[in-house]
Amino acid sequence: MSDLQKYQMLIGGEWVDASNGETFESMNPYTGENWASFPRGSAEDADRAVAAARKAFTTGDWPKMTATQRGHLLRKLGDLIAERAQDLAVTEVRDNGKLLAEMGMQLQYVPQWYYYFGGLADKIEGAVTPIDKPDHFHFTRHEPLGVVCAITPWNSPLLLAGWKLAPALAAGNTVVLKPSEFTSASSVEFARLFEEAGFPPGVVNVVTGYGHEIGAALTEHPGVDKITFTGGPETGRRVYQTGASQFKRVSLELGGKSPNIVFDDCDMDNAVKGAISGIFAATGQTCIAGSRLLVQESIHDEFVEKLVDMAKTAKMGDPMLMDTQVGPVTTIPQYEKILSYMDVAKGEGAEVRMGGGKADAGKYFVQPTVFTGVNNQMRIAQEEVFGPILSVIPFKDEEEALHIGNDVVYGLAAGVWTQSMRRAFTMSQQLRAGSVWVNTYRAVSYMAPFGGYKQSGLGRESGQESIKEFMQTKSVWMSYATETPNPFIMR
Ligand code: TXE
Repeated sequence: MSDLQKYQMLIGGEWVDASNGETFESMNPYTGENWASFPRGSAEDADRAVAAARKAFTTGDWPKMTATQRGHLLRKLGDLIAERAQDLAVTEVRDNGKLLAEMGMQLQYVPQWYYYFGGLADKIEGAVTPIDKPDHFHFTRHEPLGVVCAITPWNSPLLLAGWKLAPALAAGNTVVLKPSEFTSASSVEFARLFEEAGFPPGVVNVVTGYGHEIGAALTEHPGVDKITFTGGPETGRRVYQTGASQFKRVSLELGGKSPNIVFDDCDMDNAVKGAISGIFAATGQTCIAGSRLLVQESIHDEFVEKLVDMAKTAKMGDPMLMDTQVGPVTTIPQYEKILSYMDVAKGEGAEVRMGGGKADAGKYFVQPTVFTGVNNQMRIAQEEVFGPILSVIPFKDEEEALHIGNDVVYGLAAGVWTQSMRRAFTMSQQLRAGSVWVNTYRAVSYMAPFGGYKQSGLGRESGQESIKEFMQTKSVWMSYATETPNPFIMR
């Protein structure tokens, strides 16, 4: 296939093929056709990339730069992303099937992570401690960790890369980024901007390839100091175990089975929109999908009817068209997984209220689906599908809503729809989730910490505290005593 677009990897400021010359291809999920080829990175390429990142961390301009200078580079990078947003968006749509309507907006917003952390870079202050030892001066410094390996999934490659790269670079680390093998194109195109922004070679390296090959090699590499990973729980567990064997720092974002809870005192029209955006936006392929819709019994039937009426109007089709509302499933394994969960739900006795199978709108499409009569013990209520399948679960009162809401291994997000202030506060406190949205859903910001409770992950991304995930604290002691005391006594 000679018309494939051919991409390379960025290592140490050079554009390179895989050291063994191998490649793999990426598919457009709307058409089902392969459109691009990428180097199939190996353990040897992981070595090259980590060596380049280590070199850039220890020598050359990067370690000499002040935090203010690093901040300038990050802001310049943000400007370049904003300038190229349309091109990057088109690439993402082709590779991933995300809607152009959503990507155009998302890529205008992604620069905010680089602006925010660029601004934060020179505001990370250590402290002078009023230390309890005579004739001693003590202070703390927050230092970068070293080489960060950032592994991203296929659902939002550039947004999630920003959540990792912006704080990692602001803190003074160097990075090896490995995007998902299903959607590498936008990350490689984005990599062209580092040099243009003025980052020294090797500060950011972007490698491509399969998770079990170059991905595993990176996480196992002794030269990597920190792994920041977003993906599925099985891979996350493996990455965590590998990191633990070398005492690496690891942060993980692993998805969820989030409850979107609708009380009978809600503004029903708003709650219907919130429920729909929670599960059908991005074809349900988001970690924060509100895949369990808990509806108070007294309004259950009316609410479901309104929801289905609106969901049925969703326009499926070509993700490049601005009026398309639901696009294809991004990968073939994910398409098969979603269809298999439709069978699981039917087999468990859930009722198909809408959808329930393949859709005829392009190559890999599934119907937005609503199951009613779901109870929280069913697999369809416990396991992450990562697709446009909504499970509706009735509840009696607050106590039961909380019990059902929290009764999963995950804890990434939750939604609450109510007009009662008391209810809003008590639910937001008692839901065991890293983000709780009241009368809104699926809002994220560079300013707001994001991450999981329970098995949804470790660590936080975005917000001021997240930069500390990429730093370590040094304790510096200085004595101005004229005489060193008895050396056999610790003081
Ligand atoms: O994810 P993987 P997959 C969930 C969702 C989905 C399921 C599987 O439920 O159905 O995970 O998706 C890299 N060492 N989420 O298989 O495998 C891989 O190359 C190091 C939720 O696509 O976790 C990719 O870059 N890296 C999630 C990244 O890990 C490895 C978003 C994620 O892939 C590796 C995506 C290894 N051994 C899926 N194996 C979310 N939290 O939003 C793979 N990778």
